[in-house]
Amino acid sequence: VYEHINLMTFGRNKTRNEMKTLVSTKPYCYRLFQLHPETQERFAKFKNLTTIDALKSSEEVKKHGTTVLTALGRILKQKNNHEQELKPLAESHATKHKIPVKYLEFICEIIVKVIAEKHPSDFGADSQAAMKKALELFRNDMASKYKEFGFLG
Ligand code: HE6
Repeated sequence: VYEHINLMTFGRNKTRNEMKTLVSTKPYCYRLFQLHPETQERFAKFKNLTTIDALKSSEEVKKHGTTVLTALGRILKQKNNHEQELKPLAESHATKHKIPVKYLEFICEIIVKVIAEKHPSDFGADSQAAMKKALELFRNDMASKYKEFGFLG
């Protein structure tokens, strides 16, 4: 995802390591669980993490954050030709995890917010708008795929 953000929204080059720091994955999950506790309930493996400190220090949460952002990054890189990448993700989230579109909206909002908070001078209004738009397209397509799998989200 950091490569995509670098290419599509920052408009200037940063090294891979700089981008990794910039889009460090840890804050997204715990922020999601903190703001929207109902999302955490979907994860059997995170049931034991009942405090913010436990969430913040969990290696498992960090690992999952990386899994999610890596998947999202691969999708965004397709620049909307993402049918192949999106389908299995929509299928698992519709039929197995049953994650409403609203929850996808929550995490997308948090991703934009966290980057903007941490790096205000690098991620201004235009960048935020571009990122929001890309994530909106992702969500819309997830929603239509959800319907194909019989989940109304
Ligand atoms: Fe989820 N997820 N997810 N997810 N996910 C994922 C990619 C989940 C997501 C939003 C996932 C979720 C609940 C996601 C999940 C497992 C999301 C991958 C690649 C995997 C995996 O392979 O393990 C977005 C935007 C992307 C790109 C909730 C809630 C939200 C908002 C699981 C319960 C659960 C699971 O494995 O149990």
